[in-house]
Amino acid sequence: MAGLVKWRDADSRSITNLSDGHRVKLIGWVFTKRVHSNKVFFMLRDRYGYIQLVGDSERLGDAFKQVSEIPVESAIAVEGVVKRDPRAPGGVEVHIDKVDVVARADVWPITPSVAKSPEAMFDLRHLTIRGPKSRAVLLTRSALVQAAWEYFVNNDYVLITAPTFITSAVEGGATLFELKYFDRKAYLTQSSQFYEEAAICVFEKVFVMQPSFRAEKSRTRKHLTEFLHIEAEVAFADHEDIMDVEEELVKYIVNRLNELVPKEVEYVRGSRLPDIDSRFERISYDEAIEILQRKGFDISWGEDFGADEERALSEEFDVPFFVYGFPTVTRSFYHMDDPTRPEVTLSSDLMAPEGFGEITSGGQRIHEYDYLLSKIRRMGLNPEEYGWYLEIRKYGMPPHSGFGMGVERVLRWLLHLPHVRDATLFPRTPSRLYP
Ligand code: NSS
Repeated sequence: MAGLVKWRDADSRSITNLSDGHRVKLIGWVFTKRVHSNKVFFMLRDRYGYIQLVGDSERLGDAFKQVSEIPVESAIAVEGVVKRDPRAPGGVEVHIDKVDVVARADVWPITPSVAKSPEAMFDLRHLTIRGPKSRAVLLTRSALVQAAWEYFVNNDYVLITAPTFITSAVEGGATLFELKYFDRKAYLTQSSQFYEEAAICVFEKVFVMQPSFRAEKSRTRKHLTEFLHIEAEVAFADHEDIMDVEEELVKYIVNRLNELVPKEVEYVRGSRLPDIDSRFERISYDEAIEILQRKGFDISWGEDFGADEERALSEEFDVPFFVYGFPTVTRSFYHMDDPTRPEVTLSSDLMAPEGFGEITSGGQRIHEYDYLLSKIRRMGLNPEEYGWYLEIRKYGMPPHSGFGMGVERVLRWLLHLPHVRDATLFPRTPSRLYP
């Protein structure tokens, strides 16, 4: 079997440029199969998409019966000639005269009744990812990460990687996953932010793209226990500056997806991504509370938004918008308080419109040692747990700001997916640890 990839001389993407009668060798998987008396139609799936194969008893001779019995999802290698046919998807089909079964599939377990149950489909995720929708979602995810990467590299950021095993909480103890680290206790990281803060004293602008973990029991459409976290941190930047970065990044991602994966986006979403040119509105937390109270929500100043509030608020907008100035009591200790109004922080969440809600969260950090120490104490935390994080404030830590963005949240919004678990290859939720 070695050499099969080199043996291929066309694929579903390049074939549309070949003329009628051109002889090709293809490899891929049998996506669908139809048999009509003396003809068999395969939809061959490869890296780039789909191509229709036609086999008839005349060309295949004695092999016809065997070929027509090849199970779906078998990997095959075929030879044949290109034929244009407006009825074929993509306008081209291949009339095959030679078929090798590279890897024969068992009976495909995804029956119509399995397909009706989302849970059953996720139990078989190792197989269901082969479907056209998952394929398009995952390709869009890859393009989204590429676009974010491009944005940061084009703007002079340095990629760093931070540890996954950590010793203290960034975003509160309630959502830490605890584990045994030899004879000590450790946790899985919730955010690489603190490590980024150390690194900005070397590079000024840094970013990370790596998983974060949250022991979040909440069964919502926007929570995973493991998600891909894109984070950035910028030295000598204030809260307004970092909102500008988030806005630019989101606009860059949307434009780039329209260039990189327009077909996939349209297939999943049902429409092209609208261009976003206008400036993202910035509303205060106080204004957000007023909007919610007007809409009949029983929420008072100082409370965090729940899933329902977030949805209701973001239904009021049709492009992303920031909510800034969250109350100090609702935010983690590292946030800088607004000097003109210490009961709120210099922080913001970027909300996706149309009910999707929070996609990024960021703000300005406390960069002074004494200030941070007093806030850690004020919030009832133990300064000893934040030793090195405090210590970097003793050695030339400038004002700085940063944010984190959940890739699955952004993808869910852009593709209008029902749940964040649809936006990742093998999702992890409180009830799903397999496959
Ligand atoms: O908890 S955050 O709101 N903020 C942080 O972790 C900061 N330390 C990031 C930073 O400033 N460097 O999470 C940031 C984003 C949030 O807006 C979501 O988009 C995403 O991370 N996020 C999640 N996505 C999926 N599932 C869960 N559970 C989740 N939690 C946060």
